[in-house]
Amino acid sequence: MITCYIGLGANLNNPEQQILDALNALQQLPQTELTAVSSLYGSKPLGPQDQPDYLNAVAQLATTLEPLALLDALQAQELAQGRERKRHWGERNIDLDIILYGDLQLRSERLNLPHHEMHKRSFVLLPLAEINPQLVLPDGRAIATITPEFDGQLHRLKRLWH
Ligand code: A4P
Ligand code: MG
Repeated sequence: MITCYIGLGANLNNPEQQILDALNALQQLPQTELTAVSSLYGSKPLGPQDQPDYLNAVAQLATTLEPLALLDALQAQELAQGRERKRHWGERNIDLDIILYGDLQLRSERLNLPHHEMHKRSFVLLPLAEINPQLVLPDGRAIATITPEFDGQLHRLKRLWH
């Protein structure tokens, strides 16, 4: 089993329910176990500012799905939740990004791992550190050395799971 982390983001059409629906779908994925979920966080939009604030969370999976099969499943779920691609970094019902897939480092047309923006995003790093404070990134850096500069940039709202 490979340990992966999925970033969830939503800012349209009842974002909290969108996140819960996506978590439910992650729990149903074949060859996969949902092993941890961060708290729910509120964040200011990155990108165009004329869009609602976001809700974000990170989920930890243990899976034997290949990376592209996992991406296919996440994109199918985005479509099932009515996601329309409007503009880059724009509003959406649900965004499901693979943040990490074990220690895999991959740059390809469809999939970049680790997610190319993860190191810059409080709404990814802080929930990730909440789930696994000991996490070491594929480049060898400990997450605990990166998160302090993002402290205070995110509002922890509530627990979502267990
Ligand atoms: N892709 C490549 N690598 C990955 C990966 N690791 N995980 C490709 C998922 N997808 C990956 O993504 C475009 C393409 O990226 C996919 O087709 C896939 O093959 P997209 O999400 O469909 O398109 P996008 O949203 O226009 O671009 P992008 O760059 O993926 O946006 P992001 O990075 O997803 O950012 N602000 C707050 N506060 N919270 C948020 O969650 N999210 C975004 C979207 C913007 N601002 C935000 C938030
Ligand atoms: Mg995305």
